[in-house]
Amino acid sequence: MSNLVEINFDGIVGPSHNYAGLSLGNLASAKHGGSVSYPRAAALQGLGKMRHNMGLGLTQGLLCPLPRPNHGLLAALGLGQPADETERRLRAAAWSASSMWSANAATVSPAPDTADGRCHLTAANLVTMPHRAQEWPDTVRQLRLAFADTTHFAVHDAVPACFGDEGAANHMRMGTSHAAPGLEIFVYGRTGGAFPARQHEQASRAVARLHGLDPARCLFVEQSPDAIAAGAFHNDVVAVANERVLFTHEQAFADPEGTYAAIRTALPGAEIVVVPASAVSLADAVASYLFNAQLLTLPTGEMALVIPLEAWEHPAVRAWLDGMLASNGPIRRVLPVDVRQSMANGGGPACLRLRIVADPATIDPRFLLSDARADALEKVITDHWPQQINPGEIGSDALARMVISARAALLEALDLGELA
Ligand code: SUG
Repeated sequence: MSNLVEINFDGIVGPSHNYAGLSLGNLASAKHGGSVSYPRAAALQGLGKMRHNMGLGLTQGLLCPLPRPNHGLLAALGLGQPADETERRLRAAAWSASSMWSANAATVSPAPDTADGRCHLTAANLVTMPHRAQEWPDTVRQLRLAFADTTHFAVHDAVPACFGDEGAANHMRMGTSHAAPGLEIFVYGRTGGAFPARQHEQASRAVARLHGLDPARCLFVEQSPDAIAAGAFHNDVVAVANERVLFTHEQAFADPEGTYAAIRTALPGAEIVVVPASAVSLADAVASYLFNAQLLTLPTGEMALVIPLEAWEHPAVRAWLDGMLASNGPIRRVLPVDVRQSMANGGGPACLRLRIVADPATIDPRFLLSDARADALEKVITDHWPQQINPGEIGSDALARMVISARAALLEALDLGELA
């Protein structure tokens, strides 16, 4: 008997976490570029969120940081000592801990949605940003280890780089329950605005084909150009879905009414919670990351929204949330978490996790968290992660040695030497 549940696989924040201002169109990344980062605190915050969600009775997974600095990338670019700011940024790309945002690792179609009854994952090519484009080959390696059971999983390489794909951050799945066949909603952007549209329609369509999805249960929806211009570089900055509920900003989609109607037709009983711009402006949504939340079904059946503290502390957002909780809506609990170090790079609670509906027994147990493994992780992070990184240290041999040995200690603690 298979026991399909939603498992959130959080990316562990890597020891080279830093603020290099690398992501055009991501306002937090631009704002904090050049600031001092605190990798140890960042990783402990991420672990705190994992423990928090595990404490709610949910199954929690983990993904390991990728090898940094990426010497292969530095060599491929012919980079030695940077001669100018452009070269400094390229070098910083090879040090980025950006794989922590595992919502961008892959797009996932659970078994009930696919033609062959397996859960399909396609790694995201992340081609729009150089520091992210290096991730996918190592991501695929890790996914093929975690989901090695090919009777239950198919892990695809990234789609060709001519079509930008940013993974689950631009993909939502709705249905009557996680285990039931779902409606898969792919959200893409159109190029031409002030900021890059990272998700291309043809990438989304390729993923849907690769996964063997039923076209009758797929929607391809254009993201609002206004949302991208306001700093919503991924759809998950302005919308999140879970089972029959879509929680969205009124300006998330280019054609909101058409999108809601298509969802209601495909999923009778869908509940769409729309936050109007008059209550929370797009700017406030992006600044607070209200929608970059984990919308979770708790074991009690209640739905909870795990939001960043920044949203909870934002007056307009808080007023809206208080009103929502006082009403009789489908989201019954709001749970703030502290992931400030990640937030300062534009990564909220939802960015830090990849959702996979699967039977935990079919997954390599080394990628599932328990209290004992969380304790082991905490010790490794506390003992090995740099306390802080000044931007000027990026490139230093001493820091490189520390980052490499910290990751090695982590892999050893998790018995994941294959990823070394
Ligand atoms: O790709 N930030 C990430 C944040 C990703 C958020 N993910 C989701 N929305 N799902 C990005 O823009 C900043 C790195 C830097 O500037 O150092 C960065 O890559």
